Amino acid sequence: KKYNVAVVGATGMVGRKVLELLEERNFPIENFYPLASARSKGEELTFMGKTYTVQELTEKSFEQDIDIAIFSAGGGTSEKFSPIAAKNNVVVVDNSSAFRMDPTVPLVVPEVNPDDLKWHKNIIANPNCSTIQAVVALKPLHENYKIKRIVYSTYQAVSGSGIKGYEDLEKGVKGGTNEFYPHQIAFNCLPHIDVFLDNGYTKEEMKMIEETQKILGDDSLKITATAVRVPVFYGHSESVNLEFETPFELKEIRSLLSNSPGIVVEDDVANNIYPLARNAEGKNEVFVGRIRRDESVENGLNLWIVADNIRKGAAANAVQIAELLIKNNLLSR
Ligand code: 2RA
Repeated sequence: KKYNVAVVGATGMVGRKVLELLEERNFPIENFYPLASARSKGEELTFMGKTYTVQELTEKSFEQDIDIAIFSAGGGTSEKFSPIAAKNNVVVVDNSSAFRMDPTVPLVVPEVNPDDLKWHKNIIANPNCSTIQAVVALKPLHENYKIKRIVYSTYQAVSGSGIKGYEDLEKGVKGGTNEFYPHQIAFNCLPHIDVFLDNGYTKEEMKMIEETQKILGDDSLKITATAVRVPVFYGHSESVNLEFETPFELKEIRSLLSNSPGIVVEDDVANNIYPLARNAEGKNEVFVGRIRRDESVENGLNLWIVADNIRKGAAANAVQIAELLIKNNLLSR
């Protein structure tokens, strides 16, 4: 059987990666609908060997015979059009943060909480990139040792902030000035991703805290986070400090992670082997290394977690969700 798929925001950085992944993974597509804002209307793109003209996203877009719509067009577009699509029995996989904390919307990482797809009401939220890569590694650890507390420190690529952030680094390196950030990112580290909230945290940091609890289904998890933008084009890197309820052996941790879905352990410091953003770029896995005990607390562990923020962090996770919807017969048409 083949399916009718729309990609909303098809010409954006994540949208284009979604197309690449749908092709790479041979997604069973009957009809394809590239949708975008009026700005991109009429643009041509090739997909699965055919040329398509980008259609303008309107309320009528979802009266066409569409089974799945993958949205990567910002929160405003999702807020307005996802409910319209859902009403037309299109199942939406939304990359924006618009519905992630909505209790009627499952927030899903296929390797972590696939069963949450069962209760979708035609909108499924794709988590924030920095959350996705973390929970893939944390899931097996939480299941086996019960995590009590998490300290996240992230080192996030500029592609996470879209093409303008990417260009800010490119120009900065060449000596140009494109003050996309409050300060130029080139040769700098900015502890400022998304906007600051009243509690002194950024929205990015609160997303990691709240989304981790929702995806792991455990509001008792104590979590804090510091999210930092670094001069890297692709690939988020994260230092993750964990405190477990129960004791562990490092070799158990290492083999558990190595045998868990979506994870590649790269941990051999004697040979300078540890996850690197530039090695993770272009791959869909989550890379884990620097696995070592935190001797300063009881049952403490440190990890270094790296993944391509546009692939596993967004497009690959969304396409994997769409694959699961088909596999588990969870579409609405
Ligand atoms: C960022 N995680 O990196 C956010 C959104 N993609 O900017």
